[in-house]
Amino acid sequence: MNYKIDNFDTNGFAYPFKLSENFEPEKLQEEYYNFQSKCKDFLNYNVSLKPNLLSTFFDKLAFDKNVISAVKKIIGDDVYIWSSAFFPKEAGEGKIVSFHQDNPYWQLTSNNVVSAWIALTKSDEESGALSVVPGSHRNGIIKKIDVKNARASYLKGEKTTSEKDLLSYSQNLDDYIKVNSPKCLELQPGEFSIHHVNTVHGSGINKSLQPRIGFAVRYVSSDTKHLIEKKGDSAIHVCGKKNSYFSDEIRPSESFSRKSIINHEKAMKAAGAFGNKKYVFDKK
Ligand SMILES: O=C(O)CCC(=O)C(=O)O
Repeated sequence: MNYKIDNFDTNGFAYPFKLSENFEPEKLQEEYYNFQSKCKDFLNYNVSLKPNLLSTFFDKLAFDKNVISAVKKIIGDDVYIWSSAFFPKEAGEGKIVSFHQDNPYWQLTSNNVVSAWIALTKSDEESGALSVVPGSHRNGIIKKIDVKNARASYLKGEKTTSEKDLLSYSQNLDDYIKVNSPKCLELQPGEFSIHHVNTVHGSGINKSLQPRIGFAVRYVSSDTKHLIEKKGDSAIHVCGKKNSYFSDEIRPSESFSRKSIINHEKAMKAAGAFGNKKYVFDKK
């Protein structure tokens, strides 16, 4: 890693950064609800994973020049987008994201992997902002998760966590969190933070009266592979060297076009589609 950014090397996270485009405060949230309403019309299910393959708006955010520039300063010039996800927490819903590191779930061969968490709404202490444990990325994998193989469990549609948890499996880091205090990364809509694949992170209940929604994009260096998927994986090439292990996911030229729907369906079978299968595929 290059780590040439705001103490990322020491902390395992950096924030706040601004998207290159100035959006009206409500615009990003509107785009999210508009996207989900189109999902109902075109697909008849909610989408939380890889929405940027269906929507030119979220594609544009994933390729925002300020995001890419910050990512390149950390993981270098050879970059793919491996996955992305919405993390919505409506007011009064009681949803949480239990504390975890990403790599036990993602099973990637390199640590040259970061997430940009883009705030689509205000995200603060009250609304259950993303919180991170400073320096925890230096501890390696702290604990195993409660399923043997996250990818296999995902394919079977297993979920071991409570209904309120946006994650499907637990790393049981409650004791770790008691002695290693998380820092709350408060963001305004249109701002973003970046965290390392091994940074312990999670978030609490949204106690505000407004939704708290994040769009997290996963960037990997080109030499990254999946540990289990030997046949290959798919990802979007961003810049620099390519990796023959990844087949190219196609960026949408029109939102919800037939081509983008087929491309998204195909990408959902790849290793970068993971998580709570029920949440992703539930018919509405
Ligand atoms: O949105 C959150 O609260 C958690 C996000 C998260 O776990 C991630 O981006 O990896």
